[in-house]
Amino acid sequence: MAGLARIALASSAGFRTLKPVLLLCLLAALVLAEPNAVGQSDYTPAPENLKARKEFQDARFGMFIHWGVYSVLGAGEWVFRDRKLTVDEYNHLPLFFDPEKFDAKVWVDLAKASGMKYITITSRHHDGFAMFDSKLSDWTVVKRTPYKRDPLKMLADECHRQGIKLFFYYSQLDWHNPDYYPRGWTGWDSGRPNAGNWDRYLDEYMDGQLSELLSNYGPIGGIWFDGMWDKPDADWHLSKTYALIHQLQPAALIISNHHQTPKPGEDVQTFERDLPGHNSAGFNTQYISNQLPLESSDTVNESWGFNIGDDKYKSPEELVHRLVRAAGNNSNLLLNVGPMPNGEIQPEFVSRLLAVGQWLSKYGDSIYGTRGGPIPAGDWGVTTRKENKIYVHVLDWAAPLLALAPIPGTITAANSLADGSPLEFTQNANGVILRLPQAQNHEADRVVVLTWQKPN
Ligand code: JFZ
Repeated sequence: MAGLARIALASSAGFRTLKPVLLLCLLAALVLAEPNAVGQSDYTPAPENLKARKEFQDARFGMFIHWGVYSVLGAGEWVFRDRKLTVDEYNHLPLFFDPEKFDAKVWVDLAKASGMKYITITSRHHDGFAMFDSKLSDWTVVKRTPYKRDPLKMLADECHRQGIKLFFYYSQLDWHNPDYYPRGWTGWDSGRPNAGNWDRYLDEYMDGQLSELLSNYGPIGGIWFDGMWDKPDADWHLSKTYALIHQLQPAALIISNHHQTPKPGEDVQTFERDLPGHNSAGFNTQYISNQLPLESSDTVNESWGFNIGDDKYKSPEELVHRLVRAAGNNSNLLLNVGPMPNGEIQPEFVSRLLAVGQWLSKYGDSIYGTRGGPIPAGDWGVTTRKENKIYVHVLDWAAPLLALAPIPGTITAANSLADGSPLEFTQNANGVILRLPQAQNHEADRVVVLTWQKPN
């Protein structure tokens, strides 16, 4: 009940001459219209959008990058709020952002060597700071930092050169712009006035910046929204914003981290730090779209933005497991790095990502281009499928025999993906029993390829 209903109430004096019943019906209709929850009504994805969705699914593995002026403090991307800084205080940070070691080629090379097929980078985070050359304010990397250049332009050019799709993370939540008002649940008195123009924030500022991102960086993969959860009941003018994006670039995918059921106009459902539907993070939805591509984001340590106090790095095996479990749940994994203020990615991340890339160079067939497999996932592992193959990913199973649930159709062969060697198996009405190859030391995943003759 935002926009329309508010207008209805505000102008209710004009309705006084109407019969009360009629007035009630009118109000109910307006409330039911729920503009904030609607998204882009009557949205039909363009053919190039449907093609992009399939390519997105086939990619299965992307690099998430959280990088901004907050990186200077090495305390994560929420430092503005965590320390309850004022806008004036936070305004010092851009003065120290001068990433002399930033080289877009090094980042894209790393993504490629790690087996990642797309990149999603923060074009602006909750601090509202544009990491690109925006003409809509002076709160930008070009106007406020000694660096004075547009790193997203360099990254976009390099991604185009190397054939990697680039997505822009865009925070709808803004801790810096006074027009982000009324503030949401993360808001505090950051020295901003207790007044602002919400419609101007969305229609002029945000849509203006999004137009820049969709016009000045060549074809982009899409926009990854975040922050709506700050004001769940507000009217975000989604219909307008989503239509604008799809009009400027019909193939661009709209992804929103709002933790809710997908809304019309969105092209991918993303789950933060979670497998689809599991909601182990506590803030995701359990609803899983059976229409849209799925994505699950995660961190290498426990932070998104560069954080010198976080050394809880996941092992390469653990990262492979997360990628495999995502694929087994029919989902992409968007794995995050938080580059340092000097523009380098810390060695702890690089070595781990390269290890995942090494694993993928050997086992990639069982991940890329696959969809979630026909056998339910279990503690032991997951399955993926592609054409007439089922890939059984044995992640945690010590015994020599593994019993799987029944599969329709006939399994005609079982082979180890690592060396192609045939494996013994039996199939009957109770399921499929596999004799597994001996686990090698530090082997993240034993992949068994089943050749599958589906029933007609
Ligand atoms: C959001 C961001 O706040 C975070 O900085 C990062 O960019 C991540 C990918 O997305 O994370 C959230 C969003 C909402 C909640 C928690 C973390 N929430 O509602 O509790």
